[in-house]
Amino acid sequence: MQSKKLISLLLVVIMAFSMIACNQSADAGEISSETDASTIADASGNNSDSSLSSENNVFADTFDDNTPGEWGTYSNGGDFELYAENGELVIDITNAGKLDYAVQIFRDGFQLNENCVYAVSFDIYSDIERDYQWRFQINGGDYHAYYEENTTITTTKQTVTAEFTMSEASDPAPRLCFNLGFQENFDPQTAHKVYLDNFVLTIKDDSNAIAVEALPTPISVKVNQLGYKPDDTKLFVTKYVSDITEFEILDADTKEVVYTGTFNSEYTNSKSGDGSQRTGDFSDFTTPGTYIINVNGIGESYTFTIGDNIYDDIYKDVVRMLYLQRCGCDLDSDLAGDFAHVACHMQETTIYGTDTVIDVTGGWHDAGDYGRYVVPGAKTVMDLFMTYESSEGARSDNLDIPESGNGIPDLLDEAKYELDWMFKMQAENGGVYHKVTCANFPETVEATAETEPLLVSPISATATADFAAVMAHAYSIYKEYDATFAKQCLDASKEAYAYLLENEETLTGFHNPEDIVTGEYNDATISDEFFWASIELYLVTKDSTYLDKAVELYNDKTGGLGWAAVGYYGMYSYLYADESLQINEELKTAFIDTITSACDESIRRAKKDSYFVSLGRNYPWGSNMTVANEGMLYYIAYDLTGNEEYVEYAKLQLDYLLGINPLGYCYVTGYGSFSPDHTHHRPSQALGQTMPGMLVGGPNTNADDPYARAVLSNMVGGTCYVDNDSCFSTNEITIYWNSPLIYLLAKAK
Ligand code: 9MR
Ligand code: ZN
Repeated sequence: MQSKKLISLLLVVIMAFSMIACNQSADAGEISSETDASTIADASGNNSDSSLSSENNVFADTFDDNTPGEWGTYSNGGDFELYAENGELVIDITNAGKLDYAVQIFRDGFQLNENCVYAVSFDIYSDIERDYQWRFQINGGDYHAYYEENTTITTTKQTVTAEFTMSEASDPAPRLCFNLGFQENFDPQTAHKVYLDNFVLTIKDDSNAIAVEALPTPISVKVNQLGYKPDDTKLFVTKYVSDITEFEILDADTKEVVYTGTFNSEYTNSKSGDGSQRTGDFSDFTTPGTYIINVNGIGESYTFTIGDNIYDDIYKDVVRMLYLQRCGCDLDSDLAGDFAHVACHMQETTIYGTDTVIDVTGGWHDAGDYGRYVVPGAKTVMDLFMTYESSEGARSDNLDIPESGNGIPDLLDEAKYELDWMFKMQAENGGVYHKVTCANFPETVEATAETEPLLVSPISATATADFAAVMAHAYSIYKEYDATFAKQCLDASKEAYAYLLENEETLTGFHNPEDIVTGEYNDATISDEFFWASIELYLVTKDSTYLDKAVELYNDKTGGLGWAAVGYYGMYSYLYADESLQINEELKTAFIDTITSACDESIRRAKKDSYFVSLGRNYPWGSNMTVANEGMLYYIAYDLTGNEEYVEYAKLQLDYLLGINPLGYCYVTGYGSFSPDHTHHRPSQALGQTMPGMLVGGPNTNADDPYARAVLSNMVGGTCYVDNDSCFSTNEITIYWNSPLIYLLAKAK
């Protein structure tokens, strides 16, 4: 089939910014056209249907190898197992739960093309007669169906056939689901099995099919889209063409050439599969204004500004994002604008596995979901503290949060909002509960609409140690503003620490209880959190037994400014403390050594990279945080050594985040000419408007979600990113991705 081949070819190219978001208003199921038809026939004996091996098949699953193959499960309160036996897929249900999707089996890994006519066929039967639903749906956002049938399974095998036309924009990563949970016509507690076989999806008519939209082609001339301060080092990156030797800067309005520069002969082969790249330097051009870089034969950059205040607005919004993530308080429209809402997550909250109801209202929503987690919260707060301590410009009290103007720097007011919540997460024995979430991630709804019961997950060692660390540090910060609050922080820290000491022998990483599926933030290495807490408590109490413990816990792997590895926080605090407290010279030398060698190694790699980052080909989930964290560490190394190269590379990390990267994105929403607009962020999705000032996770080479697997499989390194709200492993946002950016912006400001 000619056109089928054409489609397959075209499908190698992938989708653009917003096709799904544009279609979100479509009603569920609306897609099935008038001519769509479905039939059910008794299926006796072997299915000899030739469609099982047709060249037009999108896929045909026969389960003949007695494995579920590509089929997976999702549960929301149901209890079941999925396996294959006797060449059939078996859904072995013990409890059908309370929702139709409480028992769900699904299949990803195919695509549906607009205007293409599809035929479906499968065999199904069950131990009991019962209703069920099967559907092709969007795999994210509002999960609406492209095609759906609600019908009955009988105890005799039926062959179900259906035909439908995909009338929405082509979807490179839809999901096929069988919802086998609750239905009115049977008792959900009835144990029974459902058997599925010979599922075939076929292209019936692709003559009008429209291929999945291609990913946007990255711009060739990449600048920091926010701009450069007059005295900054000003670099940009462009495609390398050997006989092009010059570039020019144009006034963005008049298009007049205001500067001509020359490239040097150097270039690098990009590790992100986007060819050879070179750097242009226009540091000596300092005139304020708005410009474009033009490289004849290659193209123009987005506009950028040279000026003193280029980071003021973005800084404010990146901080205010934390305010907009606040939970459990009214967000008034004078400050929150369209993101205003009344207090959310005020429902009854119980400690998992008990009947004990506690008040844990407050804190920040972690990310695109509404969970509140102590571990990433602690990282975020510590980043705010470090920003406050390291940058004069971070003392502002006018960032438009509710506490602005109260005489206390807004960063500290914002951090206190989280600390006030963290107190509530501490159990009477001093241990700290890991998180508070519903059992499952919510649908794409606004915060006030997540009304399922809230559960406090068990105490974890990492939450307790992070809590002890950040609370001790808080004492030193707040004592000049609010002695009572500071004392409360210190007392809570000591109690958490005592819990760690008492339970030292049994401390392990956190794992989700069986029926809680929200973010795990699992981290089996606790020594770095414990180390950090020990350092912080030593610094504020001057009690050297804490320092002895830190020495005992410190090893050559201690490091990190993440949510999992946190060792550098402890080192930072020790090295920035009053010299009279740095009583262990050996330790001080070891810390300086560890930090500077880590930076040297990472800068060595960054120098070989076309975009000045150290990641090579491996971009983890949240790689933009890794980049921002490295920038922080470079600034610390600079403070310790005075070596200017560290500052230069720290700023380059910011340049990367704001536009000098393989895809040419400014990765902060609402800023720059080309930035994410379809983030996996429920408040933005529910409102249909992207919250400004959010740093997205960015490229992730591990394809950690179905959408990424569908559209990014041919991508390399820093190109593994797509601005789509289904692609949560590249396009979500979090409080702890924003916080190191706050630090970098405060430094650059
Ligand atoms: O940021 C986290 C990333 O480092 C992990 O690889 C990933 C999978 O465990 O989880 C990320 O954190 C998510 C959290 O579990 C739940 N809220 C959203 C977070 C961002 O995706
Ligand atoms: Zn909330």
